[in-house]
Amino acid sequence: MYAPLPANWMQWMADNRLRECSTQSMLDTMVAAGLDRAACIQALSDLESNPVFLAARKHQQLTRKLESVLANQQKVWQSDPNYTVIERRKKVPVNEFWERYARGSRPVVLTGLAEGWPALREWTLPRLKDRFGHLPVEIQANRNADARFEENKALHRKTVRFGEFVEMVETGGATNDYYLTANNQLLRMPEFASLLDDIGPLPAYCDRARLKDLSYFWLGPAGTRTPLHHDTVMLLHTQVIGRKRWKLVSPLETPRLYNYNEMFSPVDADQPDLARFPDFAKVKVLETTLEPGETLFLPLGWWHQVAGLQASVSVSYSNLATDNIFEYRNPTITDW
Ligand SMILES: O=C(O)CCC(=O)C(=O)O
Repeated sequence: MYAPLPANWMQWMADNRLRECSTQSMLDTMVAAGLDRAACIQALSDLESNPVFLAARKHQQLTRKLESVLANQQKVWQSDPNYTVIERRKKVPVNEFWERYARGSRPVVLTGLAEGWPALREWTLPRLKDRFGHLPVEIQANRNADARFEENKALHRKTVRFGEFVEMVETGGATNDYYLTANNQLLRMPEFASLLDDIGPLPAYCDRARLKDLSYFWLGPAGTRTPLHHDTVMLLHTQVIGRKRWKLVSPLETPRLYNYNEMFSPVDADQPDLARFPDFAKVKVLETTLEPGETLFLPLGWWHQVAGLQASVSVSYSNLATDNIFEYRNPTITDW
């Protein structure tokens, strides 16, 4: 009879057995960490008949079934020889938008959606500075000091004068350190309301009346990086100034993205660490670069990682003329 192992080791054993680590490799790790070999052998053997662990095994079976349903569906989707090609269309008729892209869950670049928008003339950096330079805005700052800057975004909030921020973008060179992202509520501030007049006309699959509440202004230098995540709504994103590269992954590939915390994946789709995240090797990544005036439609739940290639101004909006509210039961496991 041995003294029970500490609770953190018991949980570690259960976690790792559920990931199908071999008992031998687990034993080696535990002994290397200074635990008594005979006590570890006993604990590893007892674990297999532990009633709490057996309950976890039942849930694991259910999870695996769901994972296999998604993987099979994804296999059917990507059997389309054009699966990795993101279509570029000037404009799309309303019925086709709903059927092929929204319900069909197919990303598309709409090259003519923003045709005629005053924003395409008005949102130059000098002009924006003239109009709004004196106003305070919230940006994300000191992102370089934190590998998980997006998950920790609340810690990176900083209020600066809009003009000061535009000057940082104009003169600071390529960097991910600061970015005015969707978290600011800029388009809901009365002082910035005239920006909304620069957006439009919108296609009939958007609800103009809800633009104010459901639109987000983005401004940043070349070098910004938005890590791999998914949104909980269907979204349009119009690039007004500069270019951004988007990498997209189907929602059906979620089980391969190590999504343990909220809507975030720890995998860098540009340089995936396959030793840590081996399942990502199977993931099919779609890629497109948005040019000024182009709009990406992001169907529900599609994962995306975005890189600013130039100083960039863009706007995203989820005011689709349909029920665009979905419930996600996100995990909050921070110690995986
Ligand atoms: O443009 C970016 O950096 C990120 C855009 C994004 O994630 C979004 O619009 O949901």
